[in-house]
Order: sequence, then C-alpha cells, then structure tokens
Amino acid sequence: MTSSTYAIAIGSNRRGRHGGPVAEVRAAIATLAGVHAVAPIMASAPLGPSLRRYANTVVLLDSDLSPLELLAQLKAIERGFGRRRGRRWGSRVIDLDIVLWSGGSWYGRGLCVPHVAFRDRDFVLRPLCRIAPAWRDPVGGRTIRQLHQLVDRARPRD
Ligand code: A4P
Ligand code: MG
Repeated sequence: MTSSTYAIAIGSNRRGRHGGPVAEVRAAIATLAGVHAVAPIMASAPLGPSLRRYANTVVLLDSDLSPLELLAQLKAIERGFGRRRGRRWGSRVIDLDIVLWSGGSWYGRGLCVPHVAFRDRDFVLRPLCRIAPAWRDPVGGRTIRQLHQLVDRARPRD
C-alpha cells in the first residue's frame, strides 16, 4: 500500500505507568511512527459516564499501513499501555481512534473511518483544526475549520 496520511485522536483520563493523562498522551505520541504534526494537548470535560477530565490531542502521521492494519497497531499500543476492556466510555489510560484517512472513507467490520462521532466533538475538532484546518471530511465535504465552527457555536458557555 502506498503511504497515506491519518489523523489520530488521542485521549486519556486515567493515570498509567507514565504518569497522569498528559504524560500518557505524550508517551503514546512517542510510540507512534511517522508522526509529522502534533496539536496542543487540551483538557476537556468528560463526555459520557466517566467523571475524570480528559487530556486530548490529535496527531497526523504518514503510514504505509492500511486502515485495518493501523487499527490493529493502535489496539496493540492501547494494550501495552495497560488499557483494560471495560465499560463502554469508561475511564481509560489511553484511547487511540482513527479520525480521518487521506484515502477517504473505510467501512468494515470493527472499523469506520471517518470516526462516526468526530463531527460532534470539540475535543477532536479543536486540536485537529490547529494542524489540519483545510482537510475535508469525505462525507459531506466540509473542512475541519467549518466543522469546528459548527460545534463551537453550539457549545454551552460557562
Ligand atoms: N472502531 C470503529 N471505528 C474506529 C475508528 N475510526 N478508530 C471500533 C478506532 N476504533 C474504531 O472502541 C470500540 C471499537 O470501535 C474498537 O474495538 C474498534 O474496532 P474502543 O476504543 O475499544 O472503545 P471505546 O473507546 O470505549 O468506544 P468508542 O465508541 O471508541 O468510544 P469513543 O467514541 O472513543 O469515546 N470525553 C472526552 N472529553 N474526551 C475523550 O477522549 N472519549 C470517549 C470515548 C468518551 N468521552 C470522552 C472521550
Ligand atoms: Mg476508541
């Protein structure tokens, strides 16, 4: 397979052997091959039942792997970080999701790219907007900047 670019969302809301969530996110970035852009790490309120705040970021990486091969690699990294299968959306040391792929869309068993929920998530779109604002969603054709503006406008202000 020729080289593709992937956007990978990284999240943590639990301490692991590297330290707190920010340290876990940094350690995960260090294990990924082909990374050429890293967005700032941001703190975000948990979406879902978990009470712990998250550290989130997004990276861009180039890889010769197919989406399924990359997913297998990301799951192996999650296991290496001590992630346990638990409650859906439960606290986790590290979560690595494929958000976008330069090859377009991929729908198969166990993998859906673009990630099904990324268009609604400030904690994905905000960092992604810092490193790939002009990347177009292959579904719908909006740029990341446009998707982020839509979510940002709808976000409750405190
Ligand atoms: N899967 C399908 N498509 C993909 C994809 N594009 N990338 C499958 C990665 N995996 C994909 O994911 C469940 C299954 O989805 C995988 O086995 C894979 O085959 P998982 O990571 O094992 O479990 P999960 O993360 O608990 O479920 P899910 O649905 O991925 O949850 P999300 O959507 O990742 O949400 N709040 C804040 N503030 N920040 C966060 O990062 N994250 C979550 C998890 C909830 N709340 C959050 C955050
Ligand atoms: Mg996940």
